[in-house]
Amino acid sequence: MSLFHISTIFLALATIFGASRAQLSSTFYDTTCPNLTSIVSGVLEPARNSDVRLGAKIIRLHFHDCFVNGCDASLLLDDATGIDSEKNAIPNNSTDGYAVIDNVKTALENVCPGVVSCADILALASEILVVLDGGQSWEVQLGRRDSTTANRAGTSALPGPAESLSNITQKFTAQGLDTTDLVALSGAHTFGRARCVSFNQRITASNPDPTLDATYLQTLQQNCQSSDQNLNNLDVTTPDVFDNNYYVNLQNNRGLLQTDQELFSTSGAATVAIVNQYASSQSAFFNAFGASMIKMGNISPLTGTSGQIRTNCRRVN
Ligand code: HEM
Ligand SMILES: *[C@@H]1O[C@H](CO)[C@@H](O)[C@H](O)[C@H]1NC(C)=O
Ligand SMILES: *[C@@H]1O[C@H](CO)[C@@H](O)[C@H](O)[C@H]1NC(C)=O
Ligand SMILES: *[C@@H]1O[C@H](CO)[C@@H](O)[C@H](O)[C@H]1NC(C)=O
Ligand SMILES: CC(=O)N[C@H]1CO[C@H](CO)[C@@H](O)[C@@H]1O
Repeated sequence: MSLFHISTIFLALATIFGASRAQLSSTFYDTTCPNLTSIVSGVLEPARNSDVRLGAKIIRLHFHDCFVNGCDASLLLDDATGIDSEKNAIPNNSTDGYAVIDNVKTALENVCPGVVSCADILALASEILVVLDGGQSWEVQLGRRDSTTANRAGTSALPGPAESLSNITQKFTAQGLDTTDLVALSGAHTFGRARCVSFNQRITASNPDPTLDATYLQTLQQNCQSSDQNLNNLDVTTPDVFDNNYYVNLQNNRGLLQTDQELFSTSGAATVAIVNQYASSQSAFFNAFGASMIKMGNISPLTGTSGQIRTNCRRVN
């Protein structure tokens, strides 16, 4: 047997084992809530029409949920007795979109009460909104259940915008995500906004980041003069479209966060070739993004009889 055959069999086994361990499937609610997708879309489409940033807000919630105790909607719990909310941790200070998740939950409780988890709503809503904003569909895996606890201290697992590429890589590795996943998932910064406070260290007058395009640097300095809470487009070219321009921006030294630009500007890093590949092929990016979203969505889900299906995403039942 050739090395190729052995590695193919190994990959197949790893895939089967990985999938059965997580117990998620795309058909999970087919009998218990057959209209799931149309109900969720029915809430999201008008909400997206009145907030162009909605897709960015929601996919970020899914990411921040999955990196802390797995994709279990722990992020959505408000402060309560025994619950020290993750929302109050610094990395979540600017997260938003919770009210729309509440509206989706209410719509689902009206049709299939007690069936669809808040963790699955985050995964499904992310995909629906990426497609609405111009991205490509992927087969969302479902069957997660909701936590009965939050882990505020666990938010230190979230990557910060001034971390080194090696630190960020380690944080992804700790979640079972590799270098390709890191580059592909960072492509979510193709839409949405960041506050000046998230990249101020790069735009100081005395010591600006040398990997920042000079004209872009000036634009950012101007926009951040009045307040470090001012908003900036994460994708300077097509701010509200889900496309591969994020990677083209990196090639032009116009990545907004330090951690964005590091993917392209860290000499010798394995990420550089992947950035170039996605910059030159939007379909390569879209395919990789869907695969990595499924991988991220598979981080330690609660399944079977673990956890619960919350009635209200903000509170334990
Ligand atoms: C690679 C490490 C990452 C770092 C360091 C990072 C950091 C950040 C920061 C600092 C902001 C702006 C927060 C603010 O100033 O208000 C942001 C926004 C955002 N992040 Fe990330 N992020 C990372 C990965 C991801 C991933 C994996 C996703 C999703 C798959 C994602 C999706 C988003 C989106 C869509 C926004 C804009 C949200 C909005 O407009 O409200 N990020 N990120
Ligand atoms: C699903 O929605 C369609 C219309 O959107 C409706 O005709 C149908 O009765 C619904 N099915 C269930 C099981 O609720
Ligand atoms: C949280 O964000 C708000 C508004 O964006 C800002 O005024 C406040 O200073 C931030 N708080 C912390 C602790 O970062
Ligand atoms: C990287 O992580 C180490 C260990 O957590 C930390 O001490 C260091 O400050 C981090 N460096 C950067 C640049 O983020
Ligand atoms: C969305 C949210 O709940 N943000 C909170 C994050 O934490 C800060 C304090 O650290 C709060 O002020 C925010 O309300």
